[in-house]
Amino acid sequence: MKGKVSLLAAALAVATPAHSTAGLGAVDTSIRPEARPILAAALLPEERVSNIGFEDWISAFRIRAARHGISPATLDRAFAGVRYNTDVIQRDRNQSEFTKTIWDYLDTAASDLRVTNGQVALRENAALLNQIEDTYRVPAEIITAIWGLESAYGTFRGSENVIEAVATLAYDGRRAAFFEGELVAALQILESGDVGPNAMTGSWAGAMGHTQFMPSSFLAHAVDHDGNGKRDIWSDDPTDALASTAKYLADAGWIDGQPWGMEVILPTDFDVSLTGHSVKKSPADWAALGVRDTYGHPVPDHGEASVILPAGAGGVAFIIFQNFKVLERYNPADAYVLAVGHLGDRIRGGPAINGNWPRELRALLLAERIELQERLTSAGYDTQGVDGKIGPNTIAAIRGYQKSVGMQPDGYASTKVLAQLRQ
Ligand SMILES: [Ca+2]
Repeated sequence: MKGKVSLLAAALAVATPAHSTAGLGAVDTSIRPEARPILAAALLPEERVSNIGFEDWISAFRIRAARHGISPATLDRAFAGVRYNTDVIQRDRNQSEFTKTIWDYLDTAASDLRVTNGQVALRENAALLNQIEDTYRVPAEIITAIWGLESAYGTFRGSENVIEAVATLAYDGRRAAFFEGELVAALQILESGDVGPNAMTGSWAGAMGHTQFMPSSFLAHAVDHDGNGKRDIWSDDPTDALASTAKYLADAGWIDGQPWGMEVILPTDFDVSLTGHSVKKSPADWAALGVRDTYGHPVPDHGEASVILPAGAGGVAFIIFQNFKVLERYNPADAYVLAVGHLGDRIRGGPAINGNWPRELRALLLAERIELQERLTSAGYDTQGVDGKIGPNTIAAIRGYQKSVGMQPDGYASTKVLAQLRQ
């Protein structure tokens, strides 16, 4: 999520990203509730109107920030020259329109170029990454893969003024509470002296540095790995950023020696209602149900696991372990986590995905996802809200509906399910 030359944003499954909010990992498909009311004179250009309201908002915010211990001096420095940033708002509004299938997403996320560049990055930073792996017990290739997805190995770290970007989003209101919290965190970073306001740059959504930490993640997990007295994730040297990423995953409970998951092959008569994150079994139990790795062997025992079909029954299957959950803390979208895991495997010399994707299918558009939820709910399969996000409730509703009409209950939000619902 760097200057978010946002490589691409997938709108697969999703929730609000916990860690970063845009870019390759951006899978927030939420829709805007409604336009915010115009604040003043209709004759003024929108930007001017917004900026007047924004300046009033900053004045009120400064009082709230002071309660969090932010000094007047830091507030003065932080808000000097800061304006309502219409580009940030435009990007935020466009985000929900992105729709990508899992295979298109993975094609880009783990492209040959990104794999090759990852191998170069791993080699060039071998001493550092090995040291980080020894310290935090998180594999170098996982850290490298996150680096590759978040900033193309440091190439696109973002050049927005983070205070301006996050303040604009806090003022705008779509996710005001979340971004106000991030704004306070960003101010606390300035207060700490790790970086000055001009150097604290990031993506349009406030994700910063080589691995795109949100300000609150920085406060909770960033480390001064090179010992120079500052936690610096912004400069060209990736040392602190990569170590902080390892620390983040270690804090989230990364299990040393456990893979994130692996591709598997399911028998043709496999009961797809057993797929999904909520069904957990031992690898031995999965083996008894016919689940095999791509070489035809039972999957090694790395603890309880789930089997997922990110493109439905017609696509590739994966078995996922606890470390998949740990990676979700970075970004909860299956697509993102699969991208990190698979890119990491490829960087280490592993094979490309073996199975076939249903490339003849296309992703549902936002309007279609909303229609799908409305029709499911009307049909008696409650999606617990209509927001265009295909989360666990919608997937469960799709499975219920699929069963009722004799379709494979894979929970995949396809054009086929929507077509069936329209009949
Ligand atoms: Ca440092």
